[in-house]
Amino acid sequence: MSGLFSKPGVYFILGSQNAAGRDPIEILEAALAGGISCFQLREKGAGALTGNRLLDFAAECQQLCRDYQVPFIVNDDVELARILDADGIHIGQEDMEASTARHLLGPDKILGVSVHSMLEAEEAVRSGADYVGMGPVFGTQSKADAKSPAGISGIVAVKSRYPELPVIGIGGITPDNAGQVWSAGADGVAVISAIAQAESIPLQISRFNESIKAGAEK
Ligand code: FQP
Ligand code: MG
Repeated sequence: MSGLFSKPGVYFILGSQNAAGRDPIEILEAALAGGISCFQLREKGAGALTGNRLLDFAAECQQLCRDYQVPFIVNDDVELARILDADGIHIGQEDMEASTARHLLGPDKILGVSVHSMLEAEEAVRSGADYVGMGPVFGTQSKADAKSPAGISGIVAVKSRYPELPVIGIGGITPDNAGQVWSAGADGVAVISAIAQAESIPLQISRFNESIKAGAEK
């Protein structure tokens, strides 16, 4: 993978349902301008766009990501990722088999897999995952069916077993607790509401970026 997670970064996840009354495109643009390192489109849940409206929205997000040279990853929907020629896909344990997704996408696309344990991490690596999302690290508001916390210790364990595997922490991460996630060895922190609902998105991203430096000093 082309150095995608070669330095720690903020992995922003958004769907129109997370915009809380704002324009999701404006939220994404502010996040890109603020310096996120990866973007995942996660159009899911009540009021999620479908059909052509989803396609148009997704294409607009993808174009913005291109403008900022930030990878555009699609959550769950391999077909949408294929239609758009997205940079990659993120799938979880209840979605398509990771090995099937890898097969459908070919070797060059980014494949991310959600894991909650070492066993799932081992399976993800075997299936050709380029990175894993490990969580929930803390409690989360964004996902009603979140599993019990994998916590900081899960990240430490997976990084000690697979030092080269990019591990992204997810679930309830804020600028105030992100230092713990960096200290655990995470290559990224994935966030939805902490950015989408921030009063000032640029300020919030600079807080996350400050947390990287603080975490590195520990
Ligand atoms: N990690 C990441 C990433 N992105 C995600 N979407 C998830 C974990 C969660 O399938 P999943 O994936 O368990 O639930 P959902 O499809 O509802 O998001 F690391 F990329 F930040
Ligand atoms: Mg999923």
